[in-house]
Amino acid sequence: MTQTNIKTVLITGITGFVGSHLAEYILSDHPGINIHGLKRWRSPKDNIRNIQNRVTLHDGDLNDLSSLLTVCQDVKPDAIFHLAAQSYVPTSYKAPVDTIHTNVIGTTNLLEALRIAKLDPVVHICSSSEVYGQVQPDEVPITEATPLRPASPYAVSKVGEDMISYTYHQAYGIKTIRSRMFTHSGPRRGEVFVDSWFALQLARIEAGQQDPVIKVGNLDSVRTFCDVRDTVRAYWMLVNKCPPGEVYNIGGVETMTIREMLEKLLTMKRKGTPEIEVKVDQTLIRPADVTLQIPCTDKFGKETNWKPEIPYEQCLKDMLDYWRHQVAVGLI
Ligand code: A2R
Repeated sequence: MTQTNIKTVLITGITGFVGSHLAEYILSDHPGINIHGLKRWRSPKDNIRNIQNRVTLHDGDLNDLSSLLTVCQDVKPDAIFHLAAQSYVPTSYKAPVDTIHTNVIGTTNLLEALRIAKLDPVVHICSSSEVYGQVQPDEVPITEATPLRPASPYAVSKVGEDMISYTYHQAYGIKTIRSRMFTHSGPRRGEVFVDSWFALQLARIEAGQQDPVIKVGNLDSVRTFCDVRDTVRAYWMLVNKCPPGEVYNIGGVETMTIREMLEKLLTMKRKGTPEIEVKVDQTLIRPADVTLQIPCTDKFGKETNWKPEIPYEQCLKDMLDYWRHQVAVGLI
């Protein structure tokens, strides 16, 4: 079944990294779609500064069912991109209950709002590759049938979000479609994510705001990288072309260790930048790291013909340029 009548969309987490790119993508490539965004009343709007007059923002909170009910009844979306979440693995160790609450109870609140209001949009549920946890070398590439062995409170929360969304499809026919997205980056990626963190440190070193030392965690983890602009194009295809009730791995095609990624980034340093030392910081090593994330995206490819188009080199460069600008204008 494909959805061809999407006119009004609601993006939860529109002020975040992916949500802001998704809104930009829909505005540029699918003009005429009404875009509504859910934000919290104090959500920073930096990521949507350029587009905030072209989207309609609604205050609400995943942890407040009545706020979600009000927004859903006001907007009556044809499609919901549910991106809002506590999105960061290390924070989930510091705030496990908040992570579970926001991601599992918050998603349940959203689904309950739709059930109570008798609304029938397609709902994209943003699960995560983290649900697979630590896989064995003979289990890669990871398919949708790979066992779920979550290795962090965040991963557990995404298993919960994934499963409750499946259940609401089975029990009530709510049109949830789940993505399990592998690593994705690009400009505006939070500095807490590894490639963005390295790029920010390099931008600070170039500007003379940091000693020429880049602090790193586990450099041996393997990741398959994808540009966020390819990711949001995939999410659009997901709600337009994929059948409800299904789950899809989505991810890039460029696989490398974190060390190789860092080497690639360091080739981009500006002329005149001093020699940079790479130093392991034990506080950046996760209690249980997921080290082998290589996706099989055949199922999604068959349904949509989606393929990543932006080389990771470009993604890294754009992310570095983003941080250079933020550093130059004193925004970080
Ligand atoms: O923290 P805020 O106020 O800036 O808003 C964030 C929003 N969010 C919430 N919205 C409503 N009610 C909540 N209780 C709540 N908690 C967080 O989710 C922000 O707009 C968004 C998260 O943005 P990022 O941290 O930049 O995540 P990203 O990378 O855009 O991730 C999108 C999705 C998430 O489901 C991840 O778990 C997945 O992709 O990887």
